[in-house]
Amino acid sequence: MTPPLDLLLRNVRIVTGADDACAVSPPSFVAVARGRIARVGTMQTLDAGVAAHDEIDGGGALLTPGLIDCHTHLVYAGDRAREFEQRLQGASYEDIARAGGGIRSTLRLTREADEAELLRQSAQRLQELMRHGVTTVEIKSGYGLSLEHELKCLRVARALGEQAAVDVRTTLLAAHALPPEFEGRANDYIDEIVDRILPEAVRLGLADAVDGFCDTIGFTLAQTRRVFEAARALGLPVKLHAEQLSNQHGAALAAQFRALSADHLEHVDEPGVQAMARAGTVAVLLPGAYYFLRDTTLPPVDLLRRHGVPMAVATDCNPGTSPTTHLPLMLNMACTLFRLTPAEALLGVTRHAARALSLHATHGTIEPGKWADLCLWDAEAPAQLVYAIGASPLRRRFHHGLEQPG
Ligand code: DI6
Ligand code: FE
Repeated sequence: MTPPLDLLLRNVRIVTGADDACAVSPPSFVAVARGRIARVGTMQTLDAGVAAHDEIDGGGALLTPGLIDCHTHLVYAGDRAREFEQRLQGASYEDIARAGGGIRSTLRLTREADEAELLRQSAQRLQELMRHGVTTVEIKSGYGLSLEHELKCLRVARALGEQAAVDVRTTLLAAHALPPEFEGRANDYIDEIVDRILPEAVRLGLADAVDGFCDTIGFTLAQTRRVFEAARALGLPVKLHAEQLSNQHGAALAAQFRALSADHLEHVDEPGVQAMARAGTVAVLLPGAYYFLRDTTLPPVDLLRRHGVPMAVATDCNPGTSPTTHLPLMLNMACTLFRLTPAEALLGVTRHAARALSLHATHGTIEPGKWADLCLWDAEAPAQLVYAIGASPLRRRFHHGLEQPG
């Protein structure tokens, strides 16, 4: 027996995200039962007798999958506006990091904040993301950098998912930076991650994946490998901040571990891209960080395209290099700065972002069986979602079939 319909969205033009061109359908309908998409079809194929608990006439507006932000550092305290000023006066991001600022300054504030305060500050950012159409978000730890504080950050991430109408995937990023108590002893900190932090996060069910920062101001390839081996032994998928500031061959390592994604990639080379293609590793492009750091090395989008590596786009929401909660703005930047097409950009925050989180069986496209996570926009074509700088033409947002106030 077919279950009764909770929601019938009529007269919408759908970009399902299932085809690479992001074609716009003729006027169509989406029927939702138990939070999932039950049927999709053109208005001509809609039986006159179909009834649902809620019915909405979309007036011909554009319907897309709910947006997926597959790379954020949403849980942190304070901000880094002072460092922004220092950088405007000529200091580099690496200079500030080496002088004990950067990630470490956010570390201090995040450790000082209790769980309720951290939740309050992070929830504000999450609300902003949702206001711009996000229905699924990945949230990393990485500003606690000790057993106690990494677990605190992951608990906050889980709590955010429980209190807001959004799906949250958590990622343990203990290998984000070296905490001051391990100064000069990076390998000991890796031991701490591998022996204590990671197993405890897994035991408590707080981490869905494991990430690292492999770079000159982060961790070496060998240290990253140790973290990946530990993750694999515990059954967790990995991903990596790779080739952001220099080429450390992190993307190839990530691919060896069948990483879900390798992220940033400004300095990746062709062997790295080929390895990602073979492993099915998604390239997560982060134009907000590129812009904010006034980077000049573009990620090799043509190379990624040529090798058929799926590209996702995310905010990288973090206080140091990408203080933004505006995913549609990242679509604009991905096209303007990185030369993605509007269709590629949109797939980057829907189907490909779902793959980067291993959620592609249930999220990321408008197809029967998937969660009814949907955005209705005041737009007629995907290009309109992308081209206006900082606009947010979101009209309505649905999470698991329920409309959420904006
Ligand atoms: N790369 C980044 O862009 C962020 N983390 C990372 O590994 C920056 C984090 C910060 O500066 O606070
Ligand atoms: Fe990041």
